[in-house]
Amino acid sequence: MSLAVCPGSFDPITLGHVDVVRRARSMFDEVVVAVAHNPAKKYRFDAEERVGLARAALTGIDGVRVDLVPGLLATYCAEVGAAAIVKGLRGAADFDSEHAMALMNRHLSGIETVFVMGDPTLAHVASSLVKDVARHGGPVDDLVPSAVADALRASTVPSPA
Ligand code: COD
Repeated sequence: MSLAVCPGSFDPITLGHVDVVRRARSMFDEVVVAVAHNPAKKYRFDAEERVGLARAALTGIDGVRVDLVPGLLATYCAEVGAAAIVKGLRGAADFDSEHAMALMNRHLSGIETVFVMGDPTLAHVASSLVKDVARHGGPVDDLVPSAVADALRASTVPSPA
């Protein structure tokens, strides 16, 4: 059984993330979606909420599970015996940030990172932009799974004029 880890902040999970997970699953027997911590980000949803939304979004996809990874991703990958980390690229900007992380994870545990090109029709879909659209009352239903759209609407506070 080959196992891959798809890590991210998933704040919240988007249809772009789901596309990457499906692509990973097409190459590996099992995929763990690892909800991890990026110190560069201030989160809208706490870790448990991000895990819950990812589970709701991915339920029914055979061979995919969601786990919370509070520590180092490389340590987690070694613990679960992952064959690879799988990440999505939307373009050159993603590559610039992912390159150093891939090398660091390989330095720490020897694990390779496999990059997949995301669906180009979802290249504009980023958690940060989705949150901004939702914050201003814009439509997000074709950007995120339905459970996430509901959660964004429920947590949207009208911005001051
Ligand atoms: N199409 C294709 N790919 C996409 C799309 C899309 N529309 N949207 C997002 N992606 C990809 C991103 O390029 C990224 O590869 C992945 O999905 C996750 O994206 P985010 O934004 O949810 O997650 P990040 O970038 O904040 O995740 C960073 C981690 C949390 C993975 C990182 O900080 C980490 O590994 N933290 C754990 C602690 C650790 O090990 N630190 C050392 C790292 S070397």
